[in-house]
Amino acid sequence: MDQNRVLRFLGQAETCRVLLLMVLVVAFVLGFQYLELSPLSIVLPGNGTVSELRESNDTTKSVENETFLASQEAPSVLKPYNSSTEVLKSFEDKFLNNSPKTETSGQSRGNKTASSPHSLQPKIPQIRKKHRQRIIKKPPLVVISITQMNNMILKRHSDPNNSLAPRWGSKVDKELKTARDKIKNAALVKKDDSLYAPLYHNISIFKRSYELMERTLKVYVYSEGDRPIFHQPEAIMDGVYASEGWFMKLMESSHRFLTKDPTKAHLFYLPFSSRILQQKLYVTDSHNRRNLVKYLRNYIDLIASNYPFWNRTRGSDHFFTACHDWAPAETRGPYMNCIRSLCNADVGVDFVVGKDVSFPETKIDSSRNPNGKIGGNRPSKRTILAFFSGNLHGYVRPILLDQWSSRPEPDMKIFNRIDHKSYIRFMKQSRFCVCAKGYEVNSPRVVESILYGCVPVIISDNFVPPFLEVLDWESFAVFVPEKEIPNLRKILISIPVWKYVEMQKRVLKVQKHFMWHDGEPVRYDIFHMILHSVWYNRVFQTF
Ligand SMILES: *[C@@H]1O[C@H](CO)[C@@H](O)[C@H](O)[C@H]1NC(C)=O
Ligand SMILES: *[C@@H]1O[C@H](CO)[C@@H](O)[C@H](O)[C@H]1NC(C)=O
Ligand SMILES: *[C@@H]1O[C@H](CO)[C@@H](O)[C@H](O)[C@H]1NC(C)=O
Ligand SMILES: *[C@@H]1O[C@H](CO)[C@@H](O)[C@H](O)[C@H]1NC(C)=O
Ligand SMILES: *[C@@H]1O[C@H](CO)[C@@H](O)[C@H](O)[C@H]1NC(C)=O
Ligand SMILES: *[C@@H]1O[C@H](CO)[C@@H](O)[C@H](O)[C@H]1NC(C)=O
Ligand SMILES: *[C@@H]1O[C@H](CO)[C@@H](O)[C@H](O)[C@H]1NC(C)=O
Ligand SMILES: CC(=O)N[C@H]1CO[C@H](CO)[C@@H](O)[C@@H]1O
Repeated sequence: MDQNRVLRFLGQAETCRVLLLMVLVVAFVLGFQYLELSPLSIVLPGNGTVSELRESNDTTKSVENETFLASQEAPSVLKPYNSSTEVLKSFEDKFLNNSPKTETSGQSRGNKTASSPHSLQPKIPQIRKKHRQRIIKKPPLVVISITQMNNMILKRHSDPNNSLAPRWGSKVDKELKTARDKIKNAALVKKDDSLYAPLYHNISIFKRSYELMERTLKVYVYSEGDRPIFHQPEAIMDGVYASEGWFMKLMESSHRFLTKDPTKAHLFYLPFSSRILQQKLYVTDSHNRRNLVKYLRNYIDLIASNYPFWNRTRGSDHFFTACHDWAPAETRGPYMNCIRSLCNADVGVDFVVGKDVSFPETKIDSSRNPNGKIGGNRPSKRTILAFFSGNLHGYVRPILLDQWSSRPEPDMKIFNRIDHKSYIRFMKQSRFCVCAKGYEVNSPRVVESILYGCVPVIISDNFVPPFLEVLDWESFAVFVPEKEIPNLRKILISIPVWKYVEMQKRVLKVQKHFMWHDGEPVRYDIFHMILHSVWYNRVFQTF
């Protein structure tokens, strides 16, 4: 805390000038590079310059297949996570064997921390210090690897004990079960024109599930809910919470998926914005969110008394999307059975993989151009090994900067905040873009890296990446445990060039799953992928 505070103050005062100077120097060098006037070329670790790197090309395989670092010690392969601890086991069991809560009323907010499966506590505003100082979370005691998350999804999807049986049957249950059977017996797809097989856990399953969603899925949107917190996507079409507005807008205007007849609906959408909720109802410096929680709770009371659908499934076929940091805490209680699509997807808090859906955070600068200046350099023109820039939020970034911002290696560009133009340029010129958690696990950098063709390096223990249900994230991103930050460079340079080139290609292939489209959404785009994850989890929790 102390260190962090000091760093933050420093960051605003003296370091500012130093940083500006650094940025100017870097920009200068890069500017020269860009214009190809520079006699310098950025030297790669070990031996040889970047210009020797070639992209995938049959004639240059031997060059590609050299590692970035020829000279240093044997490459340290990414260490497997330590999964042997008892605490992990019990933690996993807790999530896997816990049936969803059956109370629609839920527990009181003040008590939920008592039942938290481990000591990772969410921020509670009441105990915040003065001056809007945020409580900085501590590192999690238990780290769940991506492989373990994948296994947790499979387990949850094959165990009826984890799902709530509806109180009474309906035609839609049968349709979901039929879809489930069809997906499980999907015809083998080896190659597909629009899907690149290495990106998926199982392309046959994904393709079948997606097509069945297109053919089958009907979503009902409740008309209840006052503007602007409900039903007003226009209010939140840009900024870091813009995914809320974009999803709401496309969902509420979907010709394909909407139904006006709730008895035909497989899913019920609760159309609110967690960001606008905070903007409209949070009393500045009140350190109290009870009114926000109450507001959302009243909404559930309203729809549960006006319609039979909530009571039928106790909310488990209802979903919402929410990107604000507070959304997980605000949607406990009655919302816990819902499919909660959260940007702050932290499996160490109460995000339930296989039920909840990781909602991609997309930073939108202009709502007319939601995907930004998509693009970036070819691998051989990516002269920087790793790039990060950002405010010193949370506990991970100070460690990252402490370790890497003032080291002699010129290929590590790890900064405090820099200007937006340079930020984008670095993303387009770097091989790896570090997505380090801020106050919470999520960061807009994950999608940014992908859109700029930079292989994401996720340093955020217990973050559940978007579309994990179907995407094989480890095939195109690197997950570095927080405790391995000192080894960051070693880990990255140990990735052979041929492997890097392959990962980068996959990053380009996965871009379409992270792009918004105005008007009519496009097949396999981010809107459809979010909806697909919700559909997929619903289908596989219907027994
Ligand atoms: C760099 O490579 C050259 C030949 O390609 C070799 O002679 C030289 O020793 C290498 N330097 C280092 C530091 O490995
Ligand atoms: C591979 O390299 C050859 C010779 O340098 C070149 O003619 C060809 O266009 C390259 N192919 C690709 C896919 O870059
Ligand atoms: C895993 O953790 C346990 C207990 O913390 C420790 O005894 C064991 O040596 C660790 N294993 C590895 C491979 O690090
Ligand atoms: C939390 O709930 C438990 C039982 O559900 C109760 O015994 C305990 O007093 C509650 N704690 C608080 C702080 O309300
Ligand atoms: C589900 O619960 C029942 C009864 O509690 C138990 O007998 C059964 O083994 C459980 N199934 C699984 C897959 O754990
Ligand atoms: C993918 O799923 C299909 C359908 O369940 C199955 O037949 C196939 O073996 C799976 N492929 C892989 C690579 O797991
Ligand atoms: C749903 O259940 C709640 C609480 O059990 C009850 O108050 C409400 O009237 C029920 N809704 C309907 C439509 O029956
Ligand atoms: C492109 C290419 O030739 N890649 C090869 C590099 O080396 C690894 C193993 O050392 C092979 O598996 C790749 O096929």
